[in-house]
Amino acid sequence: MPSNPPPRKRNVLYTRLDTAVKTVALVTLALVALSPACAANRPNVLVILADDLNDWVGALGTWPTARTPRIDRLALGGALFREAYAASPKCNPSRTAILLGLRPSTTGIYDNGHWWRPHLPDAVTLPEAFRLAGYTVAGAGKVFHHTAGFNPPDLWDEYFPLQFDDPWDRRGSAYPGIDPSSAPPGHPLAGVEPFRHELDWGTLAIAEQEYGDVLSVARAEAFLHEAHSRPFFLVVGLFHPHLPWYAPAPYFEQFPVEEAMLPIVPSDDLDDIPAEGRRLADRGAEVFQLLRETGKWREAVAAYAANIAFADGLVGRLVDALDASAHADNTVVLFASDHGFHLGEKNHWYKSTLWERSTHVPLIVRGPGIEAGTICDRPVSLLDVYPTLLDLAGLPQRPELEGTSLRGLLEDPKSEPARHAGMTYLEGNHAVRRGKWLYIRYRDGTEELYDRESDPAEHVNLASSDSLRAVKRTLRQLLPTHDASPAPLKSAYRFDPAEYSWTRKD
Ligand SMILES: [Ca+2]
Repeated sequence: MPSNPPPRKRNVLYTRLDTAVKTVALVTLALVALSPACAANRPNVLVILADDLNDWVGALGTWPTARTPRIDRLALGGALFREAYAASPKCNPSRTAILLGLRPSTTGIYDNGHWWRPHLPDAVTLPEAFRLAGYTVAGAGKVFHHTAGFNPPDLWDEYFPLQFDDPWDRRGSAYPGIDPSSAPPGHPLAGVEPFRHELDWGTLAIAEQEYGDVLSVARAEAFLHEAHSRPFFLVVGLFHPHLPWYAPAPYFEQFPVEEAMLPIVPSDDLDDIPAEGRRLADRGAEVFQLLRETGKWREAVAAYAANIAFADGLVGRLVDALDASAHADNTVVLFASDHGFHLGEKNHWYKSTLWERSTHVPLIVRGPGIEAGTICDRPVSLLDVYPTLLDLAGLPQRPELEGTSLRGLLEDPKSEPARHAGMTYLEGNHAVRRGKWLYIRYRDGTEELYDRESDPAEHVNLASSDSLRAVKRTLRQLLPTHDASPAPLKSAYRFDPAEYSWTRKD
């Protein structure tokens, strides 16, 4: 992989620390970074992130027709967190939360339309924390959000950007750099009319090895087979199963349309949901309606499954490459998805809701000292990824991080009974998962409460039940107490892709 310039100098490492703590932390980090002998004994880290993969993962047992044998095999070799939740149900806020270790309600990064770097120029990202500790830090594919201005090359020693493979020109600086009302020749492959850019699926007229994710994986495989003089931290971001759902034909052949299982969507499911919840659901209602009217719903569900299978195979390739390498026994592997995806549940297509289908994700950690076959059912958050990886590598914790290391749960998955996971989408809309409960509180104070044991599809909102007032009160106390103002939108800046810099317009 090509090398990038050395990291730019930073005047401030932490955003919210007093000077004394900052000085101690800087000295500690400098000592760690300057100690190659120390770094040499640390484990490598391989992070694999899937995109828009919900909980249709075999090992999770949440969807009867899910088939993900390679992800399941990875889980069997380490620890599977069956109740893991994204901090936010969209690419950018979720990935910013994972990679900065900060909640959306702290950063103001609530949706895809905010660039994180110019808003949080002093934040130390997860790869940078490892780089400061003396690691070789490499990335491939979609790590932060995939559109222009989200993946600064100065984070990495080596970075192989996501290669776009669909027929639209998505390589430009203004993705999606297409006219969404017109289809390229031969498209839509899926035949859904009127044409919509992302609502297409099928097999592209390219070889399997030309798909963008396969190119990312091939580069990562080469990296894993190389000798490294220092420990490495490698992130591979797969774009699949993000839409449009293009994958090689054999993956579609594994999922006959007539065998696809559809979610149950009661016609009155939204009747007991507050206006803000219906507003979020409605953002994907029109597309879902189009799929139903064109008779394409079942075919779309099968296409999603095929794209999950494609991603699953690529996860298998990465793990096989690691296991065949000299690094097999000294590498922590972490696999997760950035958030989930609705396939009609709550009359919604896409993500961007606070229900289970948008927020529940697979999370697997495998590595030295982690017992194979560990299963943990405590609610955990993808905010926990950053502190967990620091902990497993023996690096000092960073006080600004808002997640909690999972080391205790890896050692005893039944510890920490009071754990909860929090989710946020847009300013002031929060949810919390604890025990059997999902509690949602929107910005206007309206609420939803679901008993996920008796109602796993979340069809009955119990928020108005008098007997559950105490439950709601307890859950409400777990919500963030501060809602940062939304970060400036991209339109507030001019982005220069050549310099990878941002200038405020005002
Ligand atoms: Ca995503």
